[in-house]
Amino acid sequence: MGEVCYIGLGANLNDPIKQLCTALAALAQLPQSRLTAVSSLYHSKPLGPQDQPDFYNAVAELQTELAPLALLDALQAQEQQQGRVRKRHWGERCIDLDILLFGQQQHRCSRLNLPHHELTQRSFTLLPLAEIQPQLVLPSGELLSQLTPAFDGELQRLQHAEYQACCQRLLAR
Ligand code: A4P
Ligand code: MG
Repeated sequence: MGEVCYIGLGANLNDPIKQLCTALAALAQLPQSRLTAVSSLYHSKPLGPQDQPDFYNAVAELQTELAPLALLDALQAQEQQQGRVRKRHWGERCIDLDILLFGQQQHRCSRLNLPHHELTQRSFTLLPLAEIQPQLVLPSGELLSQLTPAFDGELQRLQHAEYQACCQRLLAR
């Protein structure tokens, strides 16, 4: 059904692990879509301004028949719903939902870059993605498994009972 997409989730404000669970539950409810996999929870130092809390990150796999911009609209509506306030570039946020990949589509417009322009530069997108889809080939032809070793050790994978229970519940539906 539709395209396989990967959504990057990030949060560092207002009970960030709970924010990630709320966003994952919203992804599971998207129309014409199915949540098919979720990575572990990861903890990392902020990229960008250092005077902000550490981040929690995850990646979700979604099968969707929505068009890319319709999916972006839905993600931005969910960010608003969770009370996201845009303070500064690469700054603190209660939830950030980025489309990392939308099938093999390559797309450039003022609202949407596919793949996400920073996908291959960031441990907190690449490592959770590799956890759920280690064989992935990017639209550029690069193998994900050849990109990840450069980031080993940058990210801490967490065991968090509440987060794991939330993912299991959502994937069992
Ligand atoms: N946009 C373009 N392409 C996409 C896409 N593929 N997915 C546009 C989502 N949005 C996309 O994003 C700005 C605009 O990007 C959107 O309006 C959309 O039309 P934003 O999230 O509103 O703004 P921003 O967060 O200030 O900028 P940016 O560049 O999106 O920030 P990032 O890249 O999201 O980085 N450190 C750690 N450890 N973990 C993190 O998760 N996140 C950030 C934010 C900084 N440091 C971090 C983390
Ligand atoms: Mg964003």
